Amino acid sequence: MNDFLSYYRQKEKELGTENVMDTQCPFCSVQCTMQIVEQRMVGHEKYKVLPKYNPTSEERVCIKGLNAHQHALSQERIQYPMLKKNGEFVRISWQKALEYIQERFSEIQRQNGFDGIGVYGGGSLTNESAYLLGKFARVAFKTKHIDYNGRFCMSAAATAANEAFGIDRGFTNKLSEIPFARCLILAGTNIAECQPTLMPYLTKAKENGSFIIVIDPRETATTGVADLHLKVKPGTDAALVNGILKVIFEKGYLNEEFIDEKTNGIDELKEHISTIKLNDISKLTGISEESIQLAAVKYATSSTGMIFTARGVEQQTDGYMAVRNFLNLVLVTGKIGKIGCGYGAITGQGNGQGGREHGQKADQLPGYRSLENEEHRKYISRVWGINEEDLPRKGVSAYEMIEKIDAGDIQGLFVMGSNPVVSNPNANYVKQSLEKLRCLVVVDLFISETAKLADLILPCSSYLENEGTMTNLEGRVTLREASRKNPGETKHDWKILCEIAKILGRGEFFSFSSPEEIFNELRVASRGGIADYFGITYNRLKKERVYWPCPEYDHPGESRLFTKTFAHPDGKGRIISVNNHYPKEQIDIEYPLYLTTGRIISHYLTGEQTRISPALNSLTFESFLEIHPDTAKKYKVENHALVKLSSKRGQIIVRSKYSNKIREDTVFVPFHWGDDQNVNKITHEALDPTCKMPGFKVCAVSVSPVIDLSIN
Ligand SMILES: Nc1nc2c(c(=O)[nH]1)N[C@H]1C(S)=C(S)[C@@H](COP(=O)(O)OP(=O)(O)OC[C@H]3O[C@@H](n4cnc5c(=O)[nH]c(N)nc54)[C@H](O)[C@@H]3O)O[C@H]1N2
Ligand SMILES: Nc1nc2c(c(=O)[nH]1)N[C@H]1C(S)=C(S)[C@@H](COP(=O)(O)OP(=O)(O)OC[C@H]3O[C@@H](n4cnc5c(=O)[nH]c(N)nc54)[C@H](O)[C@@H]3O)O[C@H]1N2
Ligand code: SF4
Ligand SMILES: [Mo]
Repeated sequence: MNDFLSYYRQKEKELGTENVMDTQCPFCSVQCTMQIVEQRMVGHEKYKVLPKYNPTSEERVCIKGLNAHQHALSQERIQYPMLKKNGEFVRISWQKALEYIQERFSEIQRQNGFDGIGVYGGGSLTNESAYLLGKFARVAFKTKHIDYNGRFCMSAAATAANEAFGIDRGFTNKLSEIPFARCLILAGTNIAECQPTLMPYLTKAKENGSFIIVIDPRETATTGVADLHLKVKPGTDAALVNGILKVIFEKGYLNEEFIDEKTNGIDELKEHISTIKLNDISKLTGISEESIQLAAVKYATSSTGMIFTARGVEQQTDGYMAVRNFLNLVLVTGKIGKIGCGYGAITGQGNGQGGREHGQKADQLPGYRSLENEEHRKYISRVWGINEEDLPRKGVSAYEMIEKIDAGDIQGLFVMGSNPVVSNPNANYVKQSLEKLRCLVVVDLFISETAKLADLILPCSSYLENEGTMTNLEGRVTLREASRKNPGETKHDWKILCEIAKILGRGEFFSFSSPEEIFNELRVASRGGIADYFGITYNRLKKERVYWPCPEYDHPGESRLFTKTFAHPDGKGRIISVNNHYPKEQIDIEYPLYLTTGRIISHYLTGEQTRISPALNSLTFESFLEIHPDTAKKYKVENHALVKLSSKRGQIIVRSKYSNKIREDTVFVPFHWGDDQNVNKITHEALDPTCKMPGFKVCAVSVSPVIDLSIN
């Protein structure tokens, strides 16, 4: 018997094959590289993931990267186009799917005009697909309505950097300069959970003696490296920075020479800061005057320093202004353009940087050009071969598109690479709006919460199968090569766009046969723009990760920005005064707690991909409410009990998790789950007036036990 067994085992081994896939993680903006070794035995496969060196994450991969293949290889992937018939999805052919889109969308446009269709993109798409989606909306559908999920992610920081510096590239320096900063301010960023493979840069800085200040209402894995943790009241970062500026002005720590030579607007700021009282700021933010002073002195007097912001500061109804105030700090101390001195908006999605440069934003054309700039319109119309009059003007932001759907102005929606029902604020309203659509088409890997509402789902290829470039958080362009054949009838996003364009009669503008061909058009379209990719080619990317701007073939790409001047026409950085801000929704007797939302290490965004991975899902399989034990007792909430969390917009049910690490007036819920645990059912719909970022990070809520255990 044993002889038989070993014979067959041996046979199995001989038949087993090994397949090596070199790839890049599909999740966050670091874009770690790895090798997936697939060992195929008869009847089953085994996977080993080995980190591969790259200059950003060096040889590190986090737990999400180690398990990303699990969703890509999962049986839950959709493999065929599916049409909803009598409430059920049925498999149809690609030809039928394309004809369906042509018929339904043309009918809507005949009745409601070109702008009756909306396009909704995402920051997971490759540069090639993001570029093509922008062109597709304007040239194939001829609609002005296109925006993308990055509106909820990068819009505040991007708008602030554009206004203050003249360029929005997430990091102004390369990551490897972090250890040279003598002081680091990390504001509303949880790098340890969200970009874990970057942590060694912080620990190296600390070993070098850097003073690290973290601003966050919670103690997190990131606050663990802090020398000073400012446990700020949610939504009050702009005020906190006014306090820091007050100390800097009073103590005379301004870099006068830098301010005179390189900035505008200091007088206005000086006047504004003279009206600020430190004890008011202390009351408003919940941070002691001593701590504000310490932060100011440490940052201003350190020879070098860097400031990083992320969504904690930015996803606010004053996100744009809050970031502007941090940039004021950079500018008045002159800590930019030198080694160990700079600013970084820690970009979120894998292609969060590239995805915001090439035209899937409502007001944008490729190369970070503007739809409302006549020169830019002329240039891009020439590259695309269309008449400038046919190029639509700017549209509205992502959430405003949902409002337009509700109002009946948009009746058909094409979603590629996003799950808006879970990621938009005020999700009950979003779902109701999407249900009003006459036609919803969703391109995805899975039947997401949004895809469930669709009339037609189109199956796309995953990161393992789709070749393309991504631009990481440093502004470095990377090439991810395909390492697997498309499963079933899945198609690449770019291919889907080309085929739809063809059936709409616009095929001549979309006759691409490879991502490289699209990239070559993108290079020309971006040429001379702010985000200039002209000098970057696939051949180059096979050997190196290249920083933009890179205007010529032999240009090395710029790793450090603003070494001499800023990018505004006068070369100067812009300082402005920023008012203390109050979040749109304040707590009251009925809703007495601040809710803030965010992420945990094992899940990614709406959880659509990570909830499918057994390894990741088993780590945290349901949502939770982080609550201070004293607060919990006040509301009769036991530890690990199901809790009802309500706001004026709705309610959800999550499990409580006591934590001494959070402010007593604040609770935290991650946003990686849908349906009854979708925290966006209760978040507020108010948008930042400048960049249209929703205030995901503050709303007023109440908590109560689902089952009142005190009765027994
Ligand atoms: N594991 C994991 N990693 C990810 C992602 C993921 O979903 N999961 N998503 C990726 C994406 S797209 C993004 S955008 C990034 C996001 O990366 P981060 O912005 O770092 O993540 P968040 O958890 O949303 O928020 C960061 C911190 O802001 C704090 N915060 C809340 N309110 C305030 C406030 O008013 N002021 C301040 N100063 N802080 C506040 C929260 O407590 C939280 O610890 O992560 C990327 N990486
Ligand atoms: N309350 C709260 N809400 C938030 C945030 C928060 O902090 N708090 N953060 C916001 C932020 S920063 C972000 S970035 C958004 C993210 O919001 P979403 O974009 O809605 O989140 P994802 O889960 O990335 O959704 C992407 C969808 O695209 C699919 N997909 C993945 N790769 C591809 C691909 O290559 N092609 C195609 N066609 N589809 C693909 C996935 O399966 C998934 O269904 O959420 C925002 N919403
Ligand atoms: S999630 Fe981010 S840090 Fe983790 S492996 Fe992927 S790219 Fe790297
Ligand atoms: Mo994001």
